[in-house]
Amino acid sequence: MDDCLFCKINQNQIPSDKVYEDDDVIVIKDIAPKAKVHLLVIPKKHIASLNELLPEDRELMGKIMLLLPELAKAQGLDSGFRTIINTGKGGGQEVFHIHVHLLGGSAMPFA
Ligand code: D5M
Repeated sequence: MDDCLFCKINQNQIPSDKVYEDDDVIVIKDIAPKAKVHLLVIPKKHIASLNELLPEDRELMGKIMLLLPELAKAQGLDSGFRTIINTGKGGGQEVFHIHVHLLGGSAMPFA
C-alpha cells in the first residue's frame, strides 16, 4: 500500500527501531511507548484491520500469536505481558495496517 505508514516502515522508507524481522513479520518499538516495553508486531502483508482479515490469513495470524510469547521472553517479561489489537476508529486504531501491541515491564496503562 502506497500510503501506509507500516508498509513504508517495512520497506525501510521510514526509519524504525526494529527488534525482529522474518519473511512475514516485523517487530518495532512503538514511537510513543505506554510501558517500559512496548512493541508493535506487524505483518508485512497489508491488512487494514481485524475487519479485513481473510481465511487465507489464518496461518499468518497464528504465526504472530506464537511469536508474541517468544518476544515477551526475549524482552525479559517473565511475569507476564499485555497484548492489544485496536480495531477501527471506535476501537482506537490510528494506523490502518493491522498490528499487535505487546506491552510489559511496568504498570499497565489500560484496564
Ligand atoms: O496504534 C498505532 C501505534 O503506532 C501508536 O501506539 C503509535 C505508533 N506509531 C505511530 N507512528 C510510529 C512510527 N513511525 N514508529 C513506531 N511506532 C509508531 P493503533 O493501535 O493504531 O492506535
